[in-house]
Amino acid sequence: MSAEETRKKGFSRRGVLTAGAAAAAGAGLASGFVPGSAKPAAAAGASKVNLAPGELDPYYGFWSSGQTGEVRILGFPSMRELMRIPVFNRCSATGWGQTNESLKILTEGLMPETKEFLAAKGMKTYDNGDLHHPHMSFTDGTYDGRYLFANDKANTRVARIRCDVMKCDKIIEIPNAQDIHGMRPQKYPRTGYVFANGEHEVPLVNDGQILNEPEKYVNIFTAIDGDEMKVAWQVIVSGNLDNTDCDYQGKYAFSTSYNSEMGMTLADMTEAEMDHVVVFNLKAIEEGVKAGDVQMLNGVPVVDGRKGQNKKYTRYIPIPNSPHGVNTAPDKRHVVINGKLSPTVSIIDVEKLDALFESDIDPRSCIVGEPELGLGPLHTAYDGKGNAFTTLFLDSQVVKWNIDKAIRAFAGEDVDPIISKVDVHYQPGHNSTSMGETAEADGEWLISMNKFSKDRFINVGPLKPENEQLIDIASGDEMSVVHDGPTFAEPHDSIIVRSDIVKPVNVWDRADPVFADAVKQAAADGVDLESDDVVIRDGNKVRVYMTSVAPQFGLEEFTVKQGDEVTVYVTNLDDVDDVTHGFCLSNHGIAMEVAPQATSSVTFVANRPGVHWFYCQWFCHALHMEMRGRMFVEPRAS
Ligand code: RUQ
Ligand code: CUA
Repeated sequence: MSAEETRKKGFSRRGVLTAGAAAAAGAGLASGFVPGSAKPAAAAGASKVNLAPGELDPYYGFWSSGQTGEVRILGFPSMRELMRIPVFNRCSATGWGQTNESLKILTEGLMPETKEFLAAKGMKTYDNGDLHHPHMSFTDGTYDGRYLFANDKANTRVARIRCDVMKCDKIIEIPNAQDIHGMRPQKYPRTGYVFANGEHEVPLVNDGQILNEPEKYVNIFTAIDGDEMKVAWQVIVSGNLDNTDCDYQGKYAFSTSYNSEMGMTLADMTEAEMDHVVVFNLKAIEEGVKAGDVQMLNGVPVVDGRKGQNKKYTRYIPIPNSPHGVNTAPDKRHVVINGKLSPTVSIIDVEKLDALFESDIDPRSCIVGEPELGLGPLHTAYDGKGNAFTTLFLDSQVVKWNIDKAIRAFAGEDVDPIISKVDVHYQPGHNSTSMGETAEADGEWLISMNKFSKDRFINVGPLKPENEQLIDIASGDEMSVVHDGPTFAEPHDSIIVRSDIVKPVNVWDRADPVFADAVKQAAADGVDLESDDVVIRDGNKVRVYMTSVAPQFGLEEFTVKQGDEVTVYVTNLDDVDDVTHGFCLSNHGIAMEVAPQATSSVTFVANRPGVHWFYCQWFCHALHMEMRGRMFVEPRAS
């Protein structure tokens, strides 16, 4: 089938899908979950989903949230949302984006020109983000429970979340690139690098000298040092970059390009029959950087890996029309490139890559399988038993297929790699299996992250939730949908991590580096954060230090003058699990969370004379309502 035919057929299928589940089932597609249908396999899976009150989940799910800009933690497979971790967004509950501690993280990694640009708008940092891909740090091919990393497509950033406290601790802006999309941590020997794809091509020095001259645009692949959260190096590439993954050997990384044409319009971008996946040779790039074969741009060494430039750094493997997801299999050998506009996926054998870089053989010789799976393959997940699960966006299905059989079919054997298909509701993008992107893939669960929910839930107006469907893959060849999980905008991607790997603390350590600035300022003021409740005046700067123990703040009143720059430090002395206090200052737009043993601070100008109550906004005690106090603002003498 030509790409054009695929496209036509694909888009016409949408008409079928809008008619809903009944129509899809009526069209004779593989049977999925139909309300009221009692499938024994579904029942078996369902019993594992419905945890009794108090029962704990065997997995953590880490969910992205797309344009909401946060990461969410789900208990899995119960699909109960447990927590939201603010990252690129502004959070009203926790004060993320307002407290001094969070503002430091949100601003220190921005480029000087970005800070200037934002300052002109009266902003310290962006307050939106588009977080697509949350992935955990690896050691020796599996999750190690240290960090989560996540991209911001909207404002070209990469963030790190500490898994001990489940808070973001670093955010960096990626120079020279525009819009970080695909992002994956290095699997072996450890993370190590975090690979990040610039999606949208721009002039390399994007200062307005070059505008509508697309032939001068480039794209940038970035390797970040995940320990330091600094850019290690970048590679200039031809074509744009979509998704990325890497091998289990620590030798190669891969990025798909949906626009190898470097087109600027939809028609141009989808014109070529073949696009490509770029293979990055990590050792060769490191050697090139060391040898100085770079240009320094915004303080970062950049090597030239454009097509036909430096074949030691990159190779371009042709892949049918507009590939999207890249997923490395837990067999540590095969990498699946998902065709999107092509009904195929392409299987790369990583053992053939050394030869590709050593000689000028046909790059397609690394492709060992290219099964036709259905319409709109976007992402693939694995069960660790040799099988793969690919989402079919246009077909609204997940297809289970066997990697070995696909390779044998490609070699000419008469075998069908497709094992089964299941309908999902509707239009799936990413999918994830339990531990599926690690060498410890366990084949228990699959989640299909569907972009459309349509008629699946009671109507909430024109904006609908997404629908994440839980699929039992442990009960035989047939997959069964056992749960619908509606979510607000828009989890793109998720990972499912065995719960024994993640070990968060219950209360903060007073020595945590996130409090270091507060501790330092308190020491300079001769204040002990853990015992003193005191107001320090320093010119027109006022620092208010108070402790909190349920149900009381250490200060029940304090006085400042109109126009003072006031910083309030609240230290929560409670060290009991789950006794979080808050500090909300009425009519000042100020609120923050203060978790057990934490210090949080916020700075504002007291420009409203009068009496202003502050109160605890996290329910902490039977006398929580009484946990309040007054700020007196004396009017400026006129
Ligand atoms: S992408 S729906 Cu932003 Cu991860 Cu494929
Ligand atoms: Cu402290 Cu509510």
